[in-house]
Amino acid sequence: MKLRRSLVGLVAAAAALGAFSTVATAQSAYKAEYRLSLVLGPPTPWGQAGKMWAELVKERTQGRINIKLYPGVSLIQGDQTREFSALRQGVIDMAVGSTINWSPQVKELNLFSLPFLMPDYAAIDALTQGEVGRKIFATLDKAGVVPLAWGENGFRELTNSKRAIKSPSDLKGMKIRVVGSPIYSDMFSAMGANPTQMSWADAQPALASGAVDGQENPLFLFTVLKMQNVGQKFLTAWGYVADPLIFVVNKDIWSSWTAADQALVRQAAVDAGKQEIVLARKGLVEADKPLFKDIAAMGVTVTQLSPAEREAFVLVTRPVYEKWKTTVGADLVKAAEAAIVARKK
Ligand code: X2X
Repeated sequence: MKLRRSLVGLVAAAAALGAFSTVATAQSAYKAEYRLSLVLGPPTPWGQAGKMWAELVKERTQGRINIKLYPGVSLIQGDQTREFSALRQGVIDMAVGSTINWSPQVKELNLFSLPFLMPDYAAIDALTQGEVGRKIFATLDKAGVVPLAWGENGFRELTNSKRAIKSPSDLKGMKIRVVGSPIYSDMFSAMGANPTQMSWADAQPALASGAVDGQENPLFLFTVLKMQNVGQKFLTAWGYVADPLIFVVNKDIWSSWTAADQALVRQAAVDAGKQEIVLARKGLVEADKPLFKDIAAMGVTVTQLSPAEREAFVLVTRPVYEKWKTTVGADLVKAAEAAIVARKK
């Protein structure tokens, strides 16, 4: 009898201890701070995406989840092409990242870099907000991160310090800084330019010193950095590729959160992404595209290509499109082309 009672007591004590330790692990599993990686900081829409996400998460989780921004991909010493691996390994907890920077590890993400695939904003939306977007999220999930929402870096336009570019021959021999996916080297080589791949951290001094003649990036970056002051006097609006952003969380971090907190973090990413896309398109979706006027007012020669001029660039980069179609996956490219044809304009 006595033995039995003490046994019961022991079991109860063990159960209580078990319950206590479960609560303790659930709480201690939350870190004091989560590290969010970004290439560009808060003066840009991209940086705002991170800032809005962090603020919404803090507010909605009542401070249980605190996110600190690390712009300039500073957790990986500025080497943006290593961001995806670092995320997977847990060096980075979460990120708002570019499809370009992650495409060396996730080859399907090169879809958005296929030259002249997306003719307008409706085409970007047709991909990210539809079946293609869901397929890409499934691929990212398999690749080892938790994808939550889309944002936007934007259409990438060409600037340089030498001359107005209206045709591929104007690009001949020009030294152009390109991003980390080899498809960019292929495209600029096909156009007759001399592409040189470097991180954004290295690109800025290279532009300032004249080590490179030109670069391509969304236009808000031109105005934020006042690129006319580093000699970028010519701009060609050609919209050859557009770069979406993706909000993701490391898998271990994700599974350390309660289901309720996961839902809050996911919804906050969706809400921040929607707001950020509006910011990224500001000045470019209005009928008179005021951003081009602002840039022209800075003394920059703005070249808008006619449909025929644009077609010359499409033609010369077509072999690159065909080559990379296989790398991206012919089925995914086909689905993307069909979604774009069927888009609501
Ligand atoms: O490096 C670039 O050009 C940038 C900032 O646009 C990206 O990170 C893709």
